[in-house]
Order: sequence, then structure tokens, then C-alpha cells
Amino acid sequence: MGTKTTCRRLIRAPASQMLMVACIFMLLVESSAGSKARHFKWDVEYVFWSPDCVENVVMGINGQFPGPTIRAKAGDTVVIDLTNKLHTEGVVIHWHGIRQFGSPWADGTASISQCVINPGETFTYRFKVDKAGTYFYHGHYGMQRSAGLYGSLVVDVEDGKKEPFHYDGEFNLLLSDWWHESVHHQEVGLSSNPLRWIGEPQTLLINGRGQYNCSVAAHHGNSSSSQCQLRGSEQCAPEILHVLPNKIYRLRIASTTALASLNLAIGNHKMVVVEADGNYVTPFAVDDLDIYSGESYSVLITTNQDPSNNYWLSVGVRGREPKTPQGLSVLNYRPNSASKLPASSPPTTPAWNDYAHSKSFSNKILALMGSPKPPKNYDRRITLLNSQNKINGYTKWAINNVSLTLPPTPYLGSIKYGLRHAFQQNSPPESFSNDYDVMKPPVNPNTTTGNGVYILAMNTTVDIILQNANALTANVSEIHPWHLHGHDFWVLGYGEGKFDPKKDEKKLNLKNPPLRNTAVIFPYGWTALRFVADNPGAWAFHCHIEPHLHMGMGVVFAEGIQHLTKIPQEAIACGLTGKMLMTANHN
Ligand SMILES: *[C@@H]1O[C@H](CO)[C@@H](O)[C@H](O)[C@H]1NC(C)=O
Ligand SMILES: *[C@@H]1O[C@H](CO)[C@@H](O)[C@H](O)[C@H]1NC(C)=O
Ligand SMILES: *[C@@H]1O[C@H](CO)[C@@H](O)[C@H](O)[C@H]1NC(C)=O
Ligand SMILES: *[C@@H]1O[C@H](CO)[C@@H](O)[C@H](O)[C@H]1NC(C)=O
Ligand SMILES: *[C@@H]1O[C@H](CO)[C@@H](O)[C@H](O)[C@H]1NC(C)=O
Ligand SMILES: *[C@@H]1O[C@H](CO)[C@@H](O)[C@H](O)[C@H]1NC(C)=O
Ligand SMILES: [Cu+2]
Repeated sequence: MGTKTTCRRLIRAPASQMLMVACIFMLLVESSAGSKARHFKWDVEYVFWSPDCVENVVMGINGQFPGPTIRAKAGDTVVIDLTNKLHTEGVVIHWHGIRQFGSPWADGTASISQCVINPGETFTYRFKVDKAGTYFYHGHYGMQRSAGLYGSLVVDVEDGKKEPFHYDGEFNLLLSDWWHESVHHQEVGLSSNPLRWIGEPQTLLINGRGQYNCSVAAHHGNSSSSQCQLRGSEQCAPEILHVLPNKIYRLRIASTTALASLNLAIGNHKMVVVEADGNYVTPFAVDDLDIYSGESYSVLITTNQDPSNNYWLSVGVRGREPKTPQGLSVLNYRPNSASKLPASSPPTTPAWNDYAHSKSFSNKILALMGSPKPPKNYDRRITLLNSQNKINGYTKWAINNVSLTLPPTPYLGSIKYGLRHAFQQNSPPESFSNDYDVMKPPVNPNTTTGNGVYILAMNTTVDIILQNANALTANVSEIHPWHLHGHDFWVLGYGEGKFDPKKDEKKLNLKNPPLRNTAVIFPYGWTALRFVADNPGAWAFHCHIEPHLHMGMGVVFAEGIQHLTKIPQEAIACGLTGKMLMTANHN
């Protein structure tokens, strides 16, 4: 079945002439059982909001923060007409975890998959959600994710199929961190010499809700802050999780933090981890769960505790010396009152630098039996050294000595049309020199900014070794959660120090490695990933810490772009591809 839609769209050309582009495209509606198109109309705009009881300017969608939750079934096509109502800046939205098979222009990465949507313009994101799981979406231009542009995306199994576990109800917990300083202020600080670091967040948010300068748990006598005076209807009032006794609930947990690595725990309740980044894992039980920015998990909890009590759900900072109070919510057994505060204090977050605890958790994550297995061998191995450097006095993050600065023309279009001046044509380095000491603060005069691309041969198996190192300060190496667009990868293993092919190769797990889209590198350690370059497009691979990406911590992969028959004009009507289209349309 097919329907034809004609669209007429005003595209603002760089030279400010208005150019009418009429586009005709086929809207293919799947006729397979039960799957359908789900339409959304969104306006992105700044709104006044009080995420942590302090009023601020927040990037909202349809007047709402966080943005609306998208709910779809595997196989559905999601269609979002996104209108930019920001007045003074462009916008794009990335659908985090959706691989965008056959729709790489809908990945929502500025300068990579598309041009930014200018103020007043509407861009239609149309993509298939092909795999059930817990996902989210967020801005991917400048630091708009830090400004609050995010929301949840949940994909249910298709009709007639079942999840490999049972549950009676579910909750969605989108975790984030929040600063009172505006994102523009943060961005200028990061781009200044000397660097003005953004510092630790003021507040942790659960579903966009947190409390600054007061605590919902203050009666436990701990915090210096006072008891929050909340009625429950405030924008900052915690969302209560109402449950019934002796049931199983699925908590879908996703982290879209700008900076914080988090740990989540629920008083008295164990959690059984069943899903990671939209892939099933072999279930395992934990008391607390580490989650890095860009990751998602599903856990099952059984409500088998004393129903006359309420229980804290706490979220705290790991991996950086915390200066931010825990984020809190309450688990309430119906029909008892939710206003009665829990009897015990909130679960304590493990020490921020207890990396053994974090590694033990990461190593428990293994694919569920029957999941796709990695190819036995790789065709190409790229080793990516993560280092912090000074470039002309500016503090930057670099990958193999190159700090990423995105070009004005999106790679998807410039590669497709062979516009060689759009970005550096030499491939970035495949590895770093053997004598680089990852333990010592580097003096690295050879670091530069750059925008070259790793061109991957179609359908080849690519191994990535992410190598952590010392930052500019002695004895400091940070956590970096790396997120890949357009693919899931297998996490083959984590190790300490410099990756040594002779010694470490045989430790890689090729039997049941988990498939994910985000994986962390621990301080001074390495992480080995494998994926198949089977999705034509231009794909970002980057640290999911927003200020780190802003400081250059990312690379770009591209594969099979020549196999794409047509890229919608509205995705690439800027920069050199914009000029090319203008010429073509005049002829
Ligand atoms: C924080 O709380 C204290 C005492 O409750 C109050 O004096 C102060 O003004 C508050 N600060 C902010 C920024 O709300
Ligand atoms: C009180 O707060 C501090 C710091 O936020 C934390 O280390 C400590 O575990 C808390 N104590 C209790 C009883 O919650
Ligand atoms: C990066 O710079 C360091 C120090 O200048 C040098 O040892 C190393 O070989 C360089 N790596 C690459 C990939 O150019
Ligand atoms: C920097 O790069 C140049 C040219 O590749 C090389 O000769 C020099 O040794 C490098 N410097 C360091 C410190 O690695
Ligand atoms: C890549 O693999 C897919 C699936 O096996 C196949 O359909 C496609 O033709 C292959 N493309 C190339 C360029 O080899
Ligand atoms: C860094 O660690 C080493 C070894 O643990 C120690 O000898 C050195 O004093 C430390 N340096 C600083 C600046 O803390
Ligand atoms: Cu990072």
C-alpha cells in the first residue's frame, strides 16, 4: 500500500534569499501485520520552567519539559514534524539507540546527518523503530541537550510477540543533571582560554524533577538543607512510583546527563537487569546499578516488602567527586498513603571512586542466549587514544591527536556528492604511537583540530579499541561513555592500562558479549568493541559527556553512502550541498 504526499517547503538559503523547493516523496506505509505510522507535531521553544524548584529557561517541546514520551511498537514508522520556534538558533533531534536503517538523514546530528533546522522551519523526521527497547531522544546541536532538549522513546514488542520476561506494570525513569548557569554561559566558558569549566550540576533530575536547596529526605537529619515544602503539584515535586504488593514491575531507566555518571538504588528492593540499550541481557540481580550518560537499562523489581512502608529510590553521582545531592523519588505501595515518608534513609550511593564496584557491574552484563553473535574476526582495527590537550592554549579533548570540529556542510551530503572541499580528505590516524605513556600527563605539541572521516568498507567488521589516558592534570583519568550512531556494537571486554594485542586479544569475549550502543572506558583502561559496517550513512561516534563532545571528543564514521539512492533535499540544503542544490534547481 502506498500514499503520495506532496510537500512544499520554504528553505532559507545561506545568502538569505528565499528559495522554494517543492518536494514529492512517497510515504510508504507498511502493510505488514499491525505496524503503522505514528505521527507527532512538535514545536521546540524556550519555556520558563522550575525543574529543581528554581525557575529557569529550559528548552521544551510543545510547552513541556522533558519532551513528550514517544511510544511505538517494533516495526512502526515514527513521523515527527519538528518546528523550530527558538527564534535565534537552529535545532536538530537525535533518536538515541534507533539505528536508522535506510534513513540516515533522520539521525538528527547537526553537520553529520543533516543541516540544522532554522528558526521557523519544519523538518520531518521519519524512521522505522525496528527493535523493542528503552530509548530516548535529545538535541544534537551545540549543547542543546544540556539546555533540556530531551525525552523518552519506548518501543514495545510487536503484536503477537512477547518479551523474554514477565511483568505486571512499568515505569519510565529518565535521568538527567541540571545547572542554573545558562547553556550559553557554559558554552562560552568551555570555548575560552583559559577554560572555564562548568563545574558539577546543581541538581539531579528524575523525569525532569529534582529539588535544589531543600531535601525531600531532610527529616532523616542528614542534609544541611531544610525539608522541602512541596504540595506535590509543583514542576519540581518528585514523581511517586505507585505499585501494588506482590507484583513485578519493569523500570525503564535511561540517562541523558550532560556530565554525571550515576548510580541508582531502591531501598529494600533488589533489581534484576534484563535489558541494556535496547538489547536483552542474561538477567542478573543487583542492589544498585551504575548508568552512564547515553545508556539505558530495564530492571525488574518485585514488590514483596512491607506494604505499609514507603521506600526511597535514590540516584547519586559516581566517577567524579560529587558536589550534587542525591536525586530522590518514592516507591509507594497502594492503597497506602504516599505522603508518609520512608522509615529509613535513602540508599547510600557507592563511593564515587570505587571503580572496582563499577567494573564488577559492567562485567556482569552479557547477552541473552540466542542474541546475535559477533563475527569471529575483524577486517579493520582502529585504536582511539583519548587524550586531553592544549591547542593554541585552548583546552581540548583529542582522539589520536585530532580534536573534532564539525564542518558547516553535513558529511552525508558532501560524501554522497563528492564535495571534496567540504572536509579534510585524509583519513584520521588509525592508532597512536607505541611509546605514548597513557599513565603520564602528556606533553603533546602535535595535537590539532580536524574534521576527517573514517571511511569504512561496506559490510566489513570493525574493531574499535578505546584507549583511556591521563588528562592534563597529573594522576587524573576520567570516565568517558562512548556512543555510536547507526549501529549497535558488541562490547568484547574492558582492561587496565594500555591495550596489548599479544596479551589482551585472547581475553576478549566472543562467546556472549552484550550488544549495546554506548560503552564506558574506565580511568587508565581500554574497552574493545566490534561492529559490522552495514548501514549506509555518516555516523557520529563520540563521548556522550556533552562538554567533552563540545571540546572535540568524537570521530565520524561513514560507510556505503554511494549506495543511498536519494537524500531528501531538506536534510542537506545548507553549506556546499545547499549551493549545489540551488544550482541544480535553477537549471
Ligand atoms: C536556600 O535556602 C536557604 C535557607 O532555606 C535560603 O536562605 C536561601 O535563600 C536559599 N537559596 C536559594 C538559591 O534558593
Ligand atoms: C548524608 O549525606 C552525605 C553527603 O551527601 C552522605 O555521604 C551520607 O551518607 C548521608 N548520610 C545519610 C544517613 O544519609
Ligand atoms: C600524537 O602526538 C604524540 C606526541 O606528540 C606522538 O607521540 C604520537 O605519535 C602522535 N600520534 C599520532 C597518531 O599522530
Ligand atoms: C610532531 O610531528 C612531527 C611531524 O610529524 C614529528 O617530526 C615530531 O617528532 C612530532 N613531535 C612529537 C613530540 O611527537
Ligand atoms: C551488505 O550486506 C547486506 C546483507 O547481507 C547485503 O544485502 C548487501 O548487498 C551488502 N552490500 C554490499 C555493498 O556488499
Ligand atoms: C601521582 O601518583 C604517583 C604514583 O602514585 C605519585 O608518586 C605522585 O606523587 C602523584 N602526583 C601527584 C601530583 O599527585
Ligand atoms: Cu568524555
